[in-house]
Amino acid sequence: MLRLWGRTSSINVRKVIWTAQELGLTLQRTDAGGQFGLVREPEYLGHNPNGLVPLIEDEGGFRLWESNVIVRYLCARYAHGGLYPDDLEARFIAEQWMDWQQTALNPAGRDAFIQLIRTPAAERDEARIIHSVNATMPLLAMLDARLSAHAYIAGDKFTMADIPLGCEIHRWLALPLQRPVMPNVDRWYQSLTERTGARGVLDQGIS
Ligand SMILES: N[C@@H](CCC(=O)N[C@@H](CS)C(=O)NCC(=O)O)C(=O)O
Repeated sequence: MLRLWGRTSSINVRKVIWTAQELGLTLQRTDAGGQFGLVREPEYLGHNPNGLVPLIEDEGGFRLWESNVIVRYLCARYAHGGLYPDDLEARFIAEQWMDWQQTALNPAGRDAFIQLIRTPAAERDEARIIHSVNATMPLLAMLDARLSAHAYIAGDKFTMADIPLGCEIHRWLALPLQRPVMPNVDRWYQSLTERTGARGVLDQGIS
């Protein structure tokens, strides 16, 4: 039994739900963060001093926060060489793109998401949206180039790296924006939406 704290509207919580589903883990989720609160409670802060979601508790009371680290941990512990590649080079290519999702792609696109989805129309800052879209486009071109040579992020097989990036692209595609065609990203993303493990994640709206 894996416990998860986090609201399903969070991209970072969705990564964990998807990973658990890919691995066939039984997940017990408690809504936390946003309108559900809980994350500033002393007990929660004792487990995640950031006051953020997601937080997990695994067998033996082992707790972990930071979404991509949770994805790595679950795959390393439960995937038995599948989603967490045995081959060291393949594993670190996966790691590389996971860190890129957190440190480059997500920060670039975040303002567009916050403005277009979480900010009332009358209060939106168009300049921030334009800046965010302009920062994201070259990164998506990089991703499209990567996927022109590989079926999945880390090579010819689905791995842990496809989960954070799939969640990020899911959010990006749901924004009311004009987008250039990205044939390789589109082909890859379509294959992700067909996975049973992605149900309840990639078929959900964003908010
Ligand atoms: N780097 C962290 C970021 C976590 C994060 O920013 N979580 C957001 C939701 S996506 C959060 O907890 N926001 C406050 C809240 O929901 O109350 C991770 O990947 O886990």
